[in-house]
Amino acid sequence: MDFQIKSFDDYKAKYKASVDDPEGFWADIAGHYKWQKKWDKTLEWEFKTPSVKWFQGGKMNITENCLDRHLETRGNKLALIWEPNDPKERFIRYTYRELHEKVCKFANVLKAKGVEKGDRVALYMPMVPELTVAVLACARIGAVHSVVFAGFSAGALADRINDSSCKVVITSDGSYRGTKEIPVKGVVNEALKSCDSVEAVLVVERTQWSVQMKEGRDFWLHDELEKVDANCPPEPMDAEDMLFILYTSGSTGKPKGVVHTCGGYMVYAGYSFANVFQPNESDVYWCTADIGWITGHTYIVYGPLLNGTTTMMFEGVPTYPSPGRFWQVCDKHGVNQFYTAPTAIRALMAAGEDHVLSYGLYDLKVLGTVGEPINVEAWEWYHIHVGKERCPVVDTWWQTETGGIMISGLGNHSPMRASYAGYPLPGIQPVLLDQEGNEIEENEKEGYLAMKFPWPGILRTTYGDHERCKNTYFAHYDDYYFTGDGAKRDKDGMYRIIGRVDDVINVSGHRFGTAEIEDAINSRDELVAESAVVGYPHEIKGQGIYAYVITKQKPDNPDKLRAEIIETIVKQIGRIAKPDKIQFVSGLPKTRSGKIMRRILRKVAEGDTSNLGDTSTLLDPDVVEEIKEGAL
Ligand code: 7RM
Repeated sequence: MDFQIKSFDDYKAKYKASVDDPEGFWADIAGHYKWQKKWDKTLEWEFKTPSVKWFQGGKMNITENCLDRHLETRGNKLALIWEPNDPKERFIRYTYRELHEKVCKFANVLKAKGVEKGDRVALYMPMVPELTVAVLACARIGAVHSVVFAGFSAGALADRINDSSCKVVITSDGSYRGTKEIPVKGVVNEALKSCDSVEAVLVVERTQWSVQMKEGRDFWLHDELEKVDANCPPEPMDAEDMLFILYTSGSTGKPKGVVHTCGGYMVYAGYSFANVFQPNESDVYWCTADIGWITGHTYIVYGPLLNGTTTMMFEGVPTYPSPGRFWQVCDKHGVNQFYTAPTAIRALMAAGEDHVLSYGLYDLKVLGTVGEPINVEAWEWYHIHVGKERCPVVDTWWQTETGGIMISGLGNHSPMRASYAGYPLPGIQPVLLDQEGNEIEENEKEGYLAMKFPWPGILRTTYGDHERCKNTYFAHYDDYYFTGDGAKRDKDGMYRIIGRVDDVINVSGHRFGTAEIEDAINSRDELVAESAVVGYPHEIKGQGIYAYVITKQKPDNPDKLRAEIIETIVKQIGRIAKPDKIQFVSGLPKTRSGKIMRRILRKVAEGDTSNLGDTSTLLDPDVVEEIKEGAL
């Protein structure tokens, strides 16, 4: 871990070096990993097409770096701690040697089912240890994993399986989350009715419920594991071979498969983890995200294991059996670095201080947040009550597309300021752009956040549709990667992320395109004529979802229609995309060219109708009055 930054001066020196000679900087960092063959060329890039290639000619396998590399020095050290939903159930711990063996065996099961290098495998699983093992087993043999968050509906799962023609699905019989029991295999069965590419389904036993297994297609993992041995050499991968696909929502209808590659992602995941969280050899690190999101990929699985850190995964929810659960688990396992989302902090804050004050939290050294802007009040509560004012809070800004943390504090080695993500990691070159795409050089200014130079963790494409990758990230401004976020830089050059500037809503750190939700609502076309969805400030979730719906006839029973619309969304996307408010309207504020004026809808949803701007140029100005009167 000698690429760890050790002071703010060290940071400044490394930052400068990374801008003066980016290739030299990254080659040096990449040299800390095990390469079966060294790369020939560090970087080749242009942002027009785009085409970005890191460490070309290099051969490696990320699991050899996560597991085999540690066996000699850390074989008996804990790699993974799993904490179950129910605190009375026994936790599970694997050493690096045990995890290595489990990954090899699982990988051999995949091979036995005909999975080969390059094949896509969908993972639709609860937070059980087998999920981590399955991710690594795919990587071991060069199969491309596509983890789909197990809160998504059958329809959403089927779309994702079909988009990348997955050959195998890995799932579980069911799952426990708080007081809920979720029929995971039932959802998979429903999804697979419309997925022709799937040849085999591997089912992890978690709940021991009786589930429907299709003869010849579905297999219990424990049966298959009995048939294989533990010898599975890591598949040699080209640095630019695909490692995984992760679907994420954008401003257009259907989610896109963000593609990350083996070499660059590995280098960036390991480097960013070591610097942001500053783990020591004996530390226990806990990230509360789900592996179904990028945070879980990079900072539960790959980043910690690349550094030989003990990583914890948690099956449950923050409030079960009480809002003290996170803190109880921290004390139980002696957690040193704790990483969670602002929405969880706000929910626990609302439940009162007593819960957190009941625990010592003596081992905590670094606290992290991710997923959305954190408000000052939540930041302070976290810093004071959880960190006891001794722990730095690292507010980590990044995206599915960036692979790892981009702007953030680095343990206690950089200055922090509530609600500011802070400075870019060495190797990252952010800029603020104005409307015309000119760089804003001064501080104390706001602009569009973009990147002017590639880093190893940048997405390479969107699966099956490179044009979409170009249009979404590289076409707004020539020669920049556009993040979709607005940001402000303070007088000292620290960045504060303001939020999305596109039609993406961030609900509890989960991204939804407004179009995605509108499509689901509009699919009830026997009742619904049109809809428009906007985000509005929500105390706990950051943003809530507000839907304006034009019905074909005035609904006799609006509550019933609301329930039907919600049911449709839950079915097509999942529970997490449920609107908080649905307002029935007779029309939407549109410009003469037919564009919905979302700005007006956002204002009404925020409850601020004082200054809606000039509405006289609208197609039908009267509709604004109606919307204002009926606001929820
Ligand atoms: C890691 C992750 C990405 C979007 C991003 C932002 C928002 C994430 C922060 C943040 C303010 C932060 N990936 N975002 N982190 N906003 N401060 N520290 O969340 O692809 O799911 O979302 O999330 O808008 O563009 S993501």
